Amino acid sequence: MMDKDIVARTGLIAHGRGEAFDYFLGERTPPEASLAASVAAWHLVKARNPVISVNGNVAALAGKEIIKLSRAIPARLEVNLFHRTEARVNLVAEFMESLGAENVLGRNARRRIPGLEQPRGRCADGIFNADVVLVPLEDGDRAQALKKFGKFVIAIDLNPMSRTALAADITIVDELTRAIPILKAHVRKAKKDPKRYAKSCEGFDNRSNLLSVRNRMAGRLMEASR
Ligand code: PTJ
Repeated sequence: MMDKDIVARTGLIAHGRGEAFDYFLGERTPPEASLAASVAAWHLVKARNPVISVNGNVAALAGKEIIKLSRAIPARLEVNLFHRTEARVNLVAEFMESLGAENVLGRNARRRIPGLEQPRGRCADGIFNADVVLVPLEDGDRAQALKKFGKFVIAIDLNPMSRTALAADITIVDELTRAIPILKAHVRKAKKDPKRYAKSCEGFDNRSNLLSVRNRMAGRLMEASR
């Protein structure tokens, strides 16, 4: 995927950073991530214009599952790259289309996310008009800029201390390929039983959920050193 320029060079470094945190989780979905995913599902289902932001890593790791999730919600897919060139946007969009995605946004993006310099700040109508944006593996500057722009941000990030994790309204601290099917299952359940989901979302606090997952990681680290 890196040879084809779908994954950026730094995408491999980002992946390695993620793996390091995944060892602290024991490469398993922690209860905090399941909770965050259930709350996130509810917000995605009740959103007016939900959008899933797709970058090179996301397409390469979980392209098919992301498409299934987008259909289940339903949400638009927008290719939005940190290392943005029109050529890479096309490559990632074409790759998603080869997996079955339809109406992928992101090419010839004419909008801007305020506060981000060109070309990182460019986006298409999907993200620009979205009320809820799911950002798997997002860069911190952009997550913060999306928040400032008034979006409800749902992040998937293995690092519970990243600026993205801290900026988001809901952070699912889990590995992307584990998190997406869990999120999709919650989306289906939330559509069937909206009242229960609305109730279970009450009182969710992202900061304390992140603190709990950090404690879990620290606990595992201490156990391993005994
Ligand atoms: O394709 P592009 O040009 O949009 O570039 C994408 C990357 C990922 C390179 C870019 O957005 C970037 O540099 O992101 P960061 O700032 O490295 O943030 C990525 C975050 O995702 C880090 O906090 C990682 O720990 C986390 N992460 C990495 N791999 C996974 C992950 N989280 C969940 N699942 C993973 N597999």
